[in-house]
Amino acid sequence: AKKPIRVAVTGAAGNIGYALLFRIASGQMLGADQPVILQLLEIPVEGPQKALKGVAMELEDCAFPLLQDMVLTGDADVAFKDANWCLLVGSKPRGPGMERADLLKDNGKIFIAQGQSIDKVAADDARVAVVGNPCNTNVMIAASQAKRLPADRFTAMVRLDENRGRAQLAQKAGVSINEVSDLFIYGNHSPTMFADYTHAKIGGKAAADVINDRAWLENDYLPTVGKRGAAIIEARGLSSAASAANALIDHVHDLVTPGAIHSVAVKSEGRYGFDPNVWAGMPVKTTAPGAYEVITSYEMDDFAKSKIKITNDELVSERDTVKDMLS
Ligand code: NAX
Repeated sequence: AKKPIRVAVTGAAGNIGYALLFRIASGQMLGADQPVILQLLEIPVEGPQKALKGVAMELEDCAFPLLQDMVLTGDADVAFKDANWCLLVGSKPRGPGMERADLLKDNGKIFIAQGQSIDKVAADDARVAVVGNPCNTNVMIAASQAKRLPADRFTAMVRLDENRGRAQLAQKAGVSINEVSDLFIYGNHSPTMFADYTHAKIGGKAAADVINDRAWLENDYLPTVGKRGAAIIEARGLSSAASAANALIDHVHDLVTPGAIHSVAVKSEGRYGFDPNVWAGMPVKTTAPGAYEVITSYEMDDFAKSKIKITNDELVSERDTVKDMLS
């Protein structure tokens, strides 16, 4: 039997947590023959801890054969102890009248503490995936605390945006989702992201030729993908949870599946014209379980470059806002 993989999840009693944990425990993230131990972190106050207990009771009631053990805690050092994957979902939502700068700084504090804890206690092969918003800046803050773990272990999630972008192209072209490929997300997980339809393919042909409506692509498609999160909140009265959990399952699954090509926010190192020190969405190819290389071969036209500049500028300004928090 395989050795269990320890998966730490923060914000485990939240909305995304509720849609995520059952899928991890059933084997959809790491494989149908891979035992897991869930190490679940919630803020150390009564309400969330009690809710976490309830979620754990339901996990027990599923009798998942792969779920070997669970740890429920309010202490980051316990949650991340020997963890192989650290899924950082929990963060503070933006309150009424709260400025974006305050949101960045409040959440920054969480990711300083969690970055330090992961670097101190997680497994040597630990990998980190940040979902909690603003996820690109939060992952940068967490990674800046790490002295032991290299920066390429820290990723943030833009996979929900990729999945949304593929679905919208398939719908417009009237084809099945499987026909849409090579659609990657560049930059920030925010409305400035660039869903690069210029290299996307539908049925193996250039998506822009198949759709043949540049105005729709520029003026409808991009804003629809970029603002989809807000549209879900408007319709549902709650933010995306099941689709976000699904995207995180895809993000990690593809990072442990050699050959998978997918959008991940990684430290840019200057690729595609991004500032070298921001975490930006871009295409990566998984080379070995947990290891990836950035695909750098896409040539951007002037339109794509102008879109990348906008989202890069936003990432740089987020970094400036939290610069005192970077270690
Ligand atoms: P919820 O508010 O339902 O759940 C968050 C949970 O995190 C709460 O239970 C809270 O108690 C807990 N928490 C807060 N601070 C914590 C800390 N320091 N340590 C441990 N737990 C902590 O939010 P949910 O809908 O689950 O969303 C979670 C995060 O995902 C939000 O920041 C949200 O903005 C972000 N999202 C990111 C997406 C992406 O594509 N990257 C898409 C979906 C989602 O909007």
